[in-house]
Amino acid sequence: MKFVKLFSILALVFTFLNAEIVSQSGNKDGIDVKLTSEKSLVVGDNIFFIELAKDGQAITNAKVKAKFYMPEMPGMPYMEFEENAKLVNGKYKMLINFSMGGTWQYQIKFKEENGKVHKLRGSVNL
Ligand SMILES: [Cu+2]
Repeated sequence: MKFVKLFSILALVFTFLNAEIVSQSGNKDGIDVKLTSEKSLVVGDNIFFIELAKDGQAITNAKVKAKFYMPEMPGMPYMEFEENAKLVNGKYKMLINFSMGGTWQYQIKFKEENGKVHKLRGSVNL
């Protein structure tokens, strides 16, 4: 537990020092979902990680994909980028290409080994 606390504090400090690194947590149907970016978001390629856990146990046998999209705006068509994540060192890793700055909505979809599908929505800014 102490380690977890220390880690949380370090993560917080790290978040402050790198204000634009994405770190968002949510819970869907009892599963903790954490979305982080490797670096500050940029127009172009960005590496994201998704971590799934249930009761503190990492879930590493899910199928995970994410869609990032921006609604149609005046003078700009609807944009989206979809990617299937690959499990790397216990985290689902994916490369997302943002074609412009602004707010991007996302939908994370993951399928458990038992076939249950879950969706989580949110947004990031760059
Ligand atoms: Cu736009």
